[in-house]
Amino acid sequence: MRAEPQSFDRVLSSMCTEPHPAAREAAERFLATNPGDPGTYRTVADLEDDAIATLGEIAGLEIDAGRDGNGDGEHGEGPSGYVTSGGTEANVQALRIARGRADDGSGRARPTVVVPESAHFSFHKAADLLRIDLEVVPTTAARRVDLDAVRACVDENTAAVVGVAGSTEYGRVDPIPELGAIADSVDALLHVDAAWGGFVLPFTDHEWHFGHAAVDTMAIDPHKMGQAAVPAGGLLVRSAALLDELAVDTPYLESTSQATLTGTRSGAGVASAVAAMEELWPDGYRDQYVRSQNNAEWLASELEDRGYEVVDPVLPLVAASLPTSLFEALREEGWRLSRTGDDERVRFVCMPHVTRERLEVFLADLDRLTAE
Ligand code: 0PR
Repeated sequence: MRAEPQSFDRVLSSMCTEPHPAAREAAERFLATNPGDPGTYRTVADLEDDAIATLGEIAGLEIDAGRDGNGDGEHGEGPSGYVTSGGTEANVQALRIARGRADDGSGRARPTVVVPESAHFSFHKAADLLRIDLEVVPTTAARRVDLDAVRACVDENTAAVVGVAGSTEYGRVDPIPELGAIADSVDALLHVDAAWGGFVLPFTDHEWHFGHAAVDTMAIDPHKMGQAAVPAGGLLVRSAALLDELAVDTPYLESTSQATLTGTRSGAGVASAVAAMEELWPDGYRDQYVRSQNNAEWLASELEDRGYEVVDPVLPLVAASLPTSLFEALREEGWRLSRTGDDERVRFVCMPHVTRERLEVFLADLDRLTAE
């Protein structure tokens, strides 16, 4: 096998990026370990505890370790969760927790979960798998969830309300504290999808995490803005009791229960997440956020100067209306670009590998193609 992976030089569409060198090295070292069997692979199991502790710190869980969302009046005992294969698994598992908690065995109507229309398609997979009815609610002109619409559709069947903190298409952050209050009013869980946004939001004024609101579960992925190797997603829960909703007995393993969705898991993902966070949290991530956000604002203004309509980059993600012919010509030049679901806008995800120099090369190509 002599194939080389594609270079990141022209990738503007991806939420993955070049892993930090320390993350790459750790991934290689732990390639053959399985955190799914912590009794056998103890070092990587300990590393997973470190990963969850740091993810908890990033997501405000530590600050708030005394609050407990499961309603039993007991205090939480600090960060709890595990390293998933990605945001999809974290979202599926969060909804599984919510469904398990809502199902009191009385055979009442199917549980519902309220998601904004801006939510990632993984929630549709989760709903299908779990036999949950999704209530998809619209977003406002600011591309954040419409709170009145959420209020209008929650009831005693609502198992969870979902808020997105860094939406896939426009990088928008839903009003998380308000969603928490609505979820509380019907005794539903609040799940926050910060799969992409979780490693930039700590350096902004947005209220998005466990310390800001009654958040019960969260997706936060080291393999996106966290600069870890794939696969390294994150599921965080407010209290260990919520994770117990997922536990199944594992009689023949050295450990006696497992809350993860997959069995054998990548030790490479876990080790690389720890290595990346050790290197970068908090200063390296802050510097990266500043660089990425500046690049996004610079690209937005350059595109605006050329007459294109641009959606303001709240986080480092620019969406701009480029003509289809130009979009296709740029793709022909090797630029990896993708469009929003309605095909109206091209998304530029300003990941760490998207440097100012690479954006300058991109704009030079764009100018050449529009002059032709
Ligand atoms: N939640 C949000 C907010 C996301 O943006 C994504 C991924 C997920 C959950 C799911 O995460 P996993 O893909 O890790 O399971 N959004 C990206 C997207 O759909 C996924 C992606 C990543 C696509 C890299 C392409 C790519 O090259 O755009």
